[in-house]
Amino acid sequence: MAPHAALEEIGRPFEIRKVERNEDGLSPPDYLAVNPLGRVPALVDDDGLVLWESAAITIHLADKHPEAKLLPPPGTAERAIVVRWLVYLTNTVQASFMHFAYPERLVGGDAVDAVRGGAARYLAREFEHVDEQLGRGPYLLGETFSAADLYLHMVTRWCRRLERKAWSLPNVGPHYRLLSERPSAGACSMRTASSPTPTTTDGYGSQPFLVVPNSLTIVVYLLAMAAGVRLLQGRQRALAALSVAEQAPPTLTASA
Ligand SMILES: N[C@@H](CCC(=O)N[C@@H](CS)C(=O)NCC(=O)O)C(=O)O
Repeated sequence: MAPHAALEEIGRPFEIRKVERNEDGLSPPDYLAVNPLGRVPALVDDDGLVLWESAAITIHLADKHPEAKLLPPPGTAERAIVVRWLVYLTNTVQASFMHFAYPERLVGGDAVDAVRGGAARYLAREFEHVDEQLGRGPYLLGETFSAADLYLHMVTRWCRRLERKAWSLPNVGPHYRLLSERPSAGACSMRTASSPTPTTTDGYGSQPFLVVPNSLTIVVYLLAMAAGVRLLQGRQRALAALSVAEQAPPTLTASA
């Protein structure tokens, strides 16, 4: 959701494509052609760049669209702090969620419940840490909204399967409500709900699996195919099978 929310904040046309995994949790070969790791999300940019790792995706989008002010300028202390939060939330907190959702990937038998319980305890500590650091905020950077807030909002939402809900914490709670009121949050839900693609089985319900900025992408794909560009050729079938294109306003299409 967070890279999706970043795209909604940026406001350029883009597409969401969802991937359905099989009962063994395997991504279809079409998606593996986009991201060999099979994890989501992945971004296919309109110049053909393919990125996975959501922090990297968000930093890339923010750098391409500085007008959206998702990240402070490079070289500033504020930028370093936002990147620190992005990395912490995506690769520490999110990793704990993965252990909570998929303990059987680590252990078997009776140990599964123990690992799930341990992951829930880790998550409780991690959210307490975030709550302390956030303080009155209202944002992770104090008065200034940033992409890190989109991540905190996303992982707070994921607590619906946990006994201890992060939105009950004194500072994360108001942050969660504040972020829920942003137009990008509503736009995310609407776009995800109206996307006529399969639901995922990634443990968290329906999630955007593949986001593509700029609806010109679809045109670029077709042109690239005709020109025989290998990178795009390999992916065209997957993208055609997994998605529905969204029309860009003509002016944006022309200027993109
Ligand atoms: N560090 C990666 C983590 C990616 C990740 O674990 N994504 C989850 C969904 S939130 C996923 O693909 N889960 C399905 C699975 O692990 O099979 C990122 O931030 O992009």
